Amino acid sequence: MIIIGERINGMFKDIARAIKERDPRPIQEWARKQEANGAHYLDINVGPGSPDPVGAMQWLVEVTQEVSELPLCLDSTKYDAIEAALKICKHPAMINSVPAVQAKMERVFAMAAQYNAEVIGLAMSEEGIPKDADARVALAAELVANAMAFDLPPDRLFIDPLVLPCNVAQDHGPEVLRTLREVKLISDPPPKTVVGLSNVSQGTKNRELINRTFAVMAMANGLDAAIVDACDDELMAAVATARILLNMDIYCDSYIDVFKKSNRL
Ligand code: THG
Repeated sequence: MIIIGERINGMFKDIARAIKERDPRPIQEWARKQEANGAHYLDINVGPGSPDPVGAMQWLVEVTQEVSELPLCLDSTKYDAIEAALKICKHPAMINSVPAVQAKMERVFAMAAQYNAEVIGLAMSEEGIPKDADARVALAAELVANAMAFDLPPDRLFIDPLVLPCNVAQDHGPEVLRTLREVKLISDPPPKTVVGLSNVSQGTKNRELINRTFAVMAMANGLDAAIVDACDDELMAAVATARILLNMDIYCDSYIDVFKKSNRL
């Protein structure tokens, strides 16, 4: 499974302060820690209510790239901020994200073609997030068709069924899992899938247990990638174990240590 580290996000107080004061230390510390713990990409999000999302995004990308060679997952609804970041990314990036809204798909898929980026497509439209898997899959099919029209192959598109907190949207859980299975039938090759895992436990007690339980359930339903707390060792161990049990990796006695060292979680 592709691990996208969630921690460089202005939603967290230490990151919001670092952005405001242009203090690179917390950003670079989290970049190093997430990479050391097995992240394959780093999510970069300036957070809600930034007065200058373009400048903040550029600065985050610059200071992150000073200490890490990992590809970046550029997380913003402001496409000017994403474009400014794409211009300075050292490695092909992932654009996070675009909903199934025509004008937005056209802008984002054109940018993806220009900068050789991957794209996260959200199973939502102007009307919001549907509950039923069928409606989520229909939006995913729109995203796949539009991506193909811009020559983005389906396997460079990650469909995000959109995970909601289980304490307010418990009935969405099984629909998300069914969406993960059914989007694999849309095209050949199929699109990849991704979720924002920590959403599932927002506002709940026992967050880590809910996160790691949902992670292995989603993996058993074909999940390819997840935006996660890569510094949660129990989560990373559960992911490594699920990979063994799904026959995605070869078993050995000390597999968790081995996978950590070889960065194959
Ligand atoms: N899909 C896509 N991108 C996403 C999400 C998604 N990006 C953002 C988010 N969801 C994934 N990242 C996070 C990061 C943090 C939290 C949840 C998801 C989180 N934060 C604490 C909270 O809200 O309680 C903040 C705690 C603190 O302030 O210390 O849970 O779904 N494509």
